[in-house]
Amino acid sequence: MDLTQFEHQYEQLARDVGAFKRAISTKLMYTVGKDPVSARPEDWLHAVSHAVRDHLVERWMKTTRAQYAQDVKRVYYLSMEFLIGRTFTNAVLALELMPVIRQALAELDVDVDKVLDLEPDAALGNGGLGRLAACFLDSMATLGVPGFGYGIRYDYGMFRQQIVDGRQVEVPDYWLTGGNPWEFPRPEVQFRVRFGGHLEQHGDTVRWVGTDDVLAMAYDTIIPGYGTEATNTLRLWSAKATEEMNLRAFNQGNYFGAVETKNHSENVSRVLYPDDSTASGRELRLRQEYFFVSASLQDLLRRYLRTHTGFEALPDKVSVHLNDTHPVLAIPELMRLLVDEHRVPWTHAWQLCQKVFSYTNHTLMHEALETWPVDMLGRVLPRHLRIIFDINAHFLGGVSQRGGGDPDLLRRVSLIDETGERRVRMGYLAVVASHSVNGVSALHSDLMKASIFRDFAQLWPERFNNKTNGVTPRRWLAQANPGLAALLDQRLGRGWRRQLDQLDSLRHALDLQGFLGAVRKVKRQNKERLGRLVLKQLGVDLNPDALFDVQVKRIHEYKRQLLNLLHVVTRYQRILANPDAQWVPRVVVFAGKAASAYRMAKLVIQLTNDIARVINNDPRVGGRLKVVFIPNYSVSLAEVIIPAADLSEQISTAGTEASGTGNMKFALNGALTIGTLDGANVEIREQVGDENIFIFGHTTPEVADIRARGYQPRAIYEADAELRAVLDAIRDGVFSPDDPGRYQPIFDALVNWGDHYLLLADYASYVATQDRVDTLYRNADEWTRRAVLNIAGMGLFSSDRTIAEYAHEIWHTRPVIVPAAAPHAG
Ligand code: T68
Repeated sequence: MDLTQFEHQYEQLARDVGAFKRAISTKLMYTVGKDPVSARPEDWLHAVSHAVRDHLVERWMKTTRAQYAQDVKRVYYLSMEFLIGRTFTNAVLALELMPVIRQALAELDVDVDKVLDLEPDAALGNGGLGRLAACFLDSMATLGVPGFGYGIRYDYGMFRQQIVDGRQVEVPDYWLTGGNPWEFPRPEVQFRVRFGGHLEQHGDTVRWVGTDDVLAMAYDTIIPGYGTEATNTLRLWSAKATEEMNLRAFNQGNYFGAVETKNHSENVSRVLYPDDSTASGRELRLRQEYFFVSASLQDLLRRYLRTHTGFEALPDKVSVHLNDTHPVLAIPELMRLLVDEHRVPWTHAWQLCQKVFSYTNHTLMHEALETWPVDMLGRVLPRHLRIIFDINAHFLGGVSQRGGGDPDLLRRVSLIDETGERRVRMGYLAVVASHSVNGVSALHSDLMKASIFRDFAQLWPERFNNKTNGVTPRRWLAQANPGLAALLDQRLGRGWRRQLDQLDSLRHALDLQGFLGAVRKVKRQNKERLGRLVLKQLGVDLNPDALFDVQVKRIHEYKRQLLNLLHVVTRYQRILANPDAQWVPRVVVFAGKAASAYRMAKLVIQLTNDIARVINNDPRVGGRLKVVFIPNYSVSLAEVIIPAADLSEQISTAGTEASGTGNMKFALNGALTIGTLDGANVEIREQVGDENIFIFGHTTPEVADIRARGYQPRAIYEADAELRAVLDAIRDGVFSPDDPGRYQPIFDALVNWGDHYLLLADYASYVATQDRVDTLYRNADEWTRRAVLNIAGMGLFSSDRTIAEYAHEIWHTRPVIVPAAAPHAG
């Protein structure tokens, strides 16, 4: 760069910084209403957020205008959960304004990092499913796919987890306390959502009358694309009481009654169900599902009808994607809107449905598959129950016409499960009404066809497909790991943010002087950053030269945090037995929330904390092993933990984890995986090579085989002295001297009650593999070389690739073309 060019850039930066300083000060005074002399850090956060948001608005309007002008096909991504995390840094990176903002705030005498740390996470999701939806929004905007996210604006997101005496305590997450500078309330966009009532038949038309209604009001958030002017919208619905409801009670002089009814009807968007693995079966959950689906469909039909007459073109202009079965009531709702309100004949309406809907399955676990009691559905949504019955009659009629000579088939595929209390099978309804059904990893998609949807995969093989999950490299590398991002920029240029497969050429950098050293240095800095957080929160001092062994995710038996603990205790006992050996120092990090009613998962959290306390305070261990459970796992905590990991624990029982996405984030940040051949681990192994991943344990067919032959965990316990010592220590209260019987249920679950997730069957293989991990870690160069090969292999796991596949193969939508910006005036 010659001097004049440099001077020019410098002048531009100075101009931009000056403009931002003015913008921030203006926002502070006129939007936040604060004097700079008395403004708190929160006020500055709001001021700077508003200043940044302004820069997105222009792009947003331009994109919306372009979408209308080009009459593009829009994708509506319906999801009960969007686990967004923080927005500020993401928006600033998308606008490539970080240096400007930092400088502007510094010149205003504001501590940037302190201010950024005040932003609450938007935690409107439980785990992988909700975070996937957030990564997808980012990728849709980046690729210019005209997409809308539709969901619920919960007043209370995922609970905050506190650890009190080693136990999880749930605290409500009222994330909107300080106001949300990123959302645009749209009081003019409200739809009536109806509940209850009854049906009246008039000839061949059905009227649904006598309902209790709630209003759904829209709140919009801009989703910026990276390296493009294109943006998208996340529209979340909040419940508001209808006016006549208040008035009726009020006129009767019942002021309290009026307020009570209002509160009751507004409860529908009050709180996120904090359970990621069991269908709740509660009426409020059913009402939530219908609430957001009904508002979203009314909204998208209205948008469609603004520029079209008749519904002929609907499938060319609208795709509705169902993120798991939670939004499946969209199917009978679209039928109702078309047939009852727009007088479209049933057969035509049904054809439209099948072209419009597509569905993603995220779990094979029986207890997570949603079914609703026919009684409840009939009470809350009588019209929808009738429509589902009609769909079922048509569907079963078609199946019996095809014949096939399987007398049991109709009973098996019916949308109504008639065994015991009659229930509607929401997954089956999704399959019957969609033109595409996908799983989220190659293994999971295969298992889905062989298990829960077996009969359907035989009826309609062409409907089933795989879309392996991905993660956005913007948040999970550029934002979370600025050190590594800078290193990649030096080596590869900045293009990897949009073309993640460019990471592949890191393979050629392996021998470059200093590259491995630089990668190792960044990892160490990230470990120090996590170390500071742990010291501050837990008072535990971590050695950044130790191997950081990390398992962060929801606490669930199938994910086998307990298997990890069995290894930790094994290592502890080995250190005590052999104190003079050369141990590779380890820090074992856990984080994750348990569903509030999940007793076993909560006991595992308590055991983790008990084990951590005993080991960390045992002077004989001498710092060679440390265990920490970091409370309140969240997106923003993940952004600190994942870049600091050397070893990524992905150890679910083969056949249980649909995909996993944490596994991808860790490898992308240069951790090596220890894992089973489950979910996307299988494809990660294919990409990084078998030598660069630690695979252990039984495979899916072996798991089935062990169970079929009558699994005997007690026999394993009795035969393996080291395992026995570990389990006995847990049972006998070594980690709970104040309450020696505390962990008897864990011992029983594993040894006496069948060990459903086969921890004992995989234990020996797991511990032996952990030994191989130690051996490799002693060779720092070789370890780093393999870490780089992991990064290099992650190109496939960008959610941009996943979204491009959805767009081409399922939605058949094309990118909007947004005219390039005039260079921004600052
Ligand atoms: C996860 N599912 C899968 N469910 O477990 C994970 N469930 O393997 C996969 O990578 C991820 O989805 C994305 O495909 C979930 O996270 C839930 O959170 C959930 C929430 C409510 C009800 C049921």
